[in-house]
Amino acid sequence: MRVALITGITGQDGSYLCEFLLSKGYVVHGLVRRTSSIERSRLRHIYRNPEVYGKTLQLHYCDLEDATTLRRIITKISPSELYHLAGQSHVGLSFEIAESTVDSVAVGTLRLLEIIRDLSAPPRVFHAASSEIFGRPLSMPQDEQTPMAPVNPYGASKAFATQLCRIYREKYGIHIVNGILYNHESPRRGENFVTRKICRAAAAIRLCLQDELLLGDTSAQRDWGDARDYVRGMWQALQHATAEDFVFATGILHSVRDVVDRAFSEAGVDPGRHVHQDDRLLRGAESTSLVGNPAKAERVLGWKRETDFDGLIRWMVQAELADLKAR
Ligand code: NDP
Ligand code: GDR
Repeated sequence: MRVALITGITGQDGSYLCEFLLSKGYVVHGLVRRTSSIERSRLRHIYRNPEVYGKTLQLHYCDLEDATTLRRIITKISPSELYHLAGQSHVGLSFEIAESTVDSVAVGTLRLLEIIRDLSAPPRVFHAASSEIFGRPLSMPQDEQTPMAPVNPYGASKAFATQLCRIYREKYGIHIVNGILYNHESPRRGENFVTRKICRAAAAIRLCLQDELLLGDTSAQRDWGDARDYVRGMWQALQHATAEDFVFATGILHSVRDVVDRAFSEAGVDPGRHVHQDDRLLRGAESTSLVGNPAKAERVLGWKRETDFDGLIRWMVQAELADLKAR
């Protein structure tokens, strides 16, 4: 029986990865934070299933800041694979909550690696690294060799964690993989990330539940893919015989304006009347030219994405329309 531990299981990627690993026959353990509300909307459908929850899926309370609990859980579970996805993941917010971002993303990864280092049979580890480690790169597209040059506290924290994973891999021989992930989206994306915000607004405006959508820089460009393709890549990366870093990306740039046009067209709404710029949403230091080259993952792992940009936005808008109509 293969046993996996997921940090960040309540997040977008954690929930899809949990489903994916359960479908592969894994026993899945996940770390969850204590909050004032018990609502874990992205996992609700899984843990309401009595055949799964408490059997092949088990949740444990633990913050990344709590090293003693983290050590106890990892030692008790003794996972064969550990997917490290937890951490404050909003780039813009990382300027406002810099210390807690660094603590969860950078120091949290250090705590985890220090615990793993002491284990007699350490698990294979997947670390969710980010394109934000490249900041404003000099070359396009970026690959596994591109130098890091982060431009925000989140990117700097991920750069630290990514390099630390490389160091622990080399120094202690732990099987650690950095997946350098470019933006990936879904209907489970947090509501304050731009694709979800736009798709939800397009659907709400269509249903006359909202009138205006305020955005920051609509000329900003990103390399956007489907979250389900990326969690499959995480698993594929850990099955590979040697521990290496892999870029997961589409290799194609789109602007925020492209997302608006596609989403509003899907919803059947004219964006011109409803979308406005709000300068408070501009990021002083914007990452640029972040487009990845996934050739290594495609060649070595056989990774292949299944959804293109239009299909992604269509899926997200249709999910928002269905959700809002059901309320
Ligand atoms: P989400 O923001 O949806 O999920 C983050 C998860 O981390 C949640 O489960 C959250 O718990 C948990 N978490 C946050 N802080 C802590 C903490 N201090 N202790 C314990 N758990 C914590 O992110 P995604 O699923 O989108 O991303 C997964 C990972 O991949 C993240 O590390 C992200 O930075 C990285 N990444 C994501 C990309 C993307 O496009 N989605 C691209 C590149 C990298 P809670 O639910 O309680 O808040
Ligand atoms: P990003 O994603 O910062 O790339 O980080 P986000 O969706 O927040 O922003 C993408 C681009 O859109 C621009 N933008 C806006 N962004 C938000 N959130 N809200 C707005 O109103 C808005 N208007 C324009 C941004 O400036 C940016 O250029 C995501 C996260 O998942 C990280 O955890 C991950 O590491 C990176 O992707 C790769």
